[in-house]
Amino acid sequence: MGILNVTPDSFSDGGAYFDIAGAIDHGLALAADGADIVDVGGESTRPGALPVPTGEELARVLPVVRELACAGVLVSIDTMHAAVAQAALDAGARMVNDVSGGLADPMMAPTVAAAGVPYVAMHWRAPSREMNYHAVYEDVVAEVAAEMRRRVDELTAGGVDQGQILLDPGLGFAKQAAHNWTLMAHLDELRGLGFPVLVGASRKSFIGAVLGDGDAGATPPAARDAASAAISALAAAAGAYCVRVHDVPASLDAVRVAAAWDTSRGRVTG
Ligand code: PMM
Repeated sequence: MGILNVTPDSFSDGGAYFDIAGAIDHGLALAADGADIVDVGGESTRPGALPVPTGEELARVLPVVRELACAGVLVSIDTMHAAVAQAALDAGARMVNDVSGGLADPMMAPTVAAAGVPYVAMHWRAPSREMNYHAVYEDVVAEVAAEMRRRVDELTAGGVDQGQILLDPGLGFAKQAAHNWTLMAHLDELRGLGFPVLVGASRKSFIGAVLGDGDAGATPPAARDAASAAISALAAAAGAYCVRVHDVPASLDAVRVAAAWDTSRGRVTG
């Protein structure tokens, strides 16, 4: 899944694709580079980010979704708002990626249920402006899995079919660096819930921390692409269904390596 942020302020590529023509070109490039899905978002979720009015979010994403869908790209809409999801689906999107897993908007479950499209439910505890206060866990893997299980129960009670749901541990969302690494290292427990798992680690600051750039983020997020691809390989080898990334060619190679690794692991030699 290639990331296309049509925002002025995303942490990882803030402003780079904020104009519509540039965003469309970048979406087409992500697909040409080998992304199976292009994830279009119009509201930054960086820590501390403030909400964007719905009209503004629609104005950012709809022309981009429409053009990419017309060009045959499988578009996912990255939004917490049911009205934006619905408008994007009407414009040709075929998947909904909701970082709040349905918690931010009670209309999301019925909207996704009626559309029947794949739905990424991410682990989320609070809006971005306050999420860091919620990064407190005794057992992050058990708590995230339990909270995801509750999300699945509520979504399916709201009409969403089990077969529509993908789960995402929500790296960087109400998580400290150590929480992210622990979740990554125990992806099997999230997979144990029985749904395809999506991992969104690309360029996040917990990667910068192991690359030695400290809390101040001395290296730019794009300098984390090689490490992000390493995580793609590890995630794929651990059975992730999808990785959400900025640098598609590197992660495509990484998941190919993981597939070869996985195939060879089952092989009897000699
Ligand atoms: N991370 C961001 C935005 N949307 N969606 C999913 N499913 N998982 C994520 O981890 C995720 C997301 C953070 O911002 P970015 O678009 O700049 O990477």
